[in-house]
Amino acid sequence: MMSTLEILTFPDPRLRNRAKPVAVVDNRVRDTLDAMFETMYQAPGIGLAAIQVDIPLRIVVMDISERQDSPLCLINPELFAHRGQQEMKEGCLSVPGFFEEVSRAEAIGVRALNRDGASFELEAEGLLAVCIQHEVDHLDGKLFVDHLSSLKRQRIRKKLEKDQRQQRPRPAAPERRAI
Ligand code: K1U
Ligand code: ZN
Repeated sequence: MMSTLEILTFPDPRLRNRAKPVAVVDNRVRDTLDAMFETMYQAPGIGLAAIQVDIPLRIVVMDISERQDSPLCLINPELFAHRGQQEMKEGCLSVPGFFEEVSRAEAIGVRALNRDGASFELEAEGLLAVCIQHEVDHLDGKLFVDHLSSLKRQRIRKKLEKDQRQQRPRPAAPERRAI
């Protein structure tokens, strides 16, 4: 049985860390991939970057299929080409409850390592291209809210901070001891 990982929520400063490249794709990395897939499917989401589960490595998992039967992982992804522009409503497991329009490249080329450590290239458009750009942003400490106006971003931050305060009540005051 595998356990899921805790997903950090905006504005947690750890989401601003820049992820480091994976040096060797070994069993530890494959275990991380498995735990990330489990966490993403359970959320549910269509993507997850390691930085969102406080692992500052350049690892991304994705599955944009409706049946959750087309897993794709990208290790050390590099965007090497882009074309056009598209606007799409995006969500983020680290920004729960908010979906906002973001402008991104319409099609991209990405190079990455697979779970065996082999290099491959992928050309993507539409939702897959959006999802890859969103996840690669995460690896550079960037969130989709950074593509919005500062007013919208502040509103989202305040709402999520309030939610977090209400979920985790402050510890009760220490009991008074009888003398
Ligand atoms: O990176 C993440 O936090 C995952 C994020 C990916 C993403 C979604 C939409 C546009 C760009 C990137 C999500 O998966 S948010 C949840 C979501 O979109 C979804 C959840 C269940 C079914 C279908 C979509
Ligand atoms: Zn996200």
